Amino acid sequence: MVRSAKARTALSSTSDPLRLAILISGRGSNMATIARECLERRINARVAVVISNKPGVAGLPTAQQMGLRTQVVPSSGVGREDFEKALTATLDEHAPDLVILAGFMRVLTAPFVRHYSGRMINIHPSLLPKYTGLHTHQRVLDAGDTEHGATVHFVTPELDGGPLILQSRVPVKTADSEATLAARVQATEHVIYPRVIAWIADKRLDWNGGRPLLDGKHLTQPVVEDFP
Ligand code: NHR
Ligand code: GAR
Repeated sequence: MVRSAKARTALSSTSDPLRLAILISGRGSNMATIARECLERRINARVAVVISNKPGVAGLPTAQQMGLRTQVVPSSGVGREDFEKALTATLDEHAPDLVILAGFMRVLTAPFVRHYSGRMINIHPSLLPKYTGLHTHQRVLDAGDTEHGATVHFVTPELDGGPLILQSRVPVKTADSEATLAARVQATEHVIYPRVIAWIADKRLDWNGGRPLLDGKHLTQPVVEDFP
């Protein structure tokens, strides 16, 4: 179907679609959700490339089945500097406007992060600034917390320390295991991550030199959305 310019304006912004590079290390459910939103024109963006640092992960065939380009830039047994040099070269081929970490499990060095300053976002499975790093769901259970969630943030050199954008908040239930809690949080990630990308694609959200602006207002705290 060819849509008229007028109809397209009604659905999304008139600006060129944002070019996305999505970095994964595993299942790729966030990647697939974001890609679907782009393919179905609910986000004014195109997935230019999906890059995994691990060969053989489930996210790669998922991406290919959706018609996306995939690349593997292996990190195993490669020093951080050489890995990031290869990753930069692959990213540069696709000239992304925005780099999206979606279950990407390799810590990135400061020079790499600075190169994509204001153009790289991550989703982290906790209510940041609580529980940076790994194994967040088990740590939440061990601490006896009554709430948990996920956070979308701009990536800065400090691990999980960049400006916070949007959080999903869920209850922790008494019968929860790590698996049930992770599943509850991950379902919310598929709502909040595409929303932030749409904000950026629609130019509602801007990095503004590290003091993010949403609809012209400074984000001193993340926007929080509650989920059951
Ligand atoms: N890099 C920087 N500079 N800043 C951030 O905020 C980053 C980042 C790289 C990845 C994702 C992050 C998360 O959401 C992320 C944010 C990996 C580790 C880790 O310890 C920690 C946090 C995140 C991703 N990785 C180990 C490493 O040595 C490897 C672990 C493994 O392979 O299983 O790189 O949680
Ligand atoms: C997501 O829950 C994401 O928040 C988390 O890994 C999962 C990836 O799922 N990210 C991290 O833990 C980063 N260290 P997915 O591959 O199905 O999108």
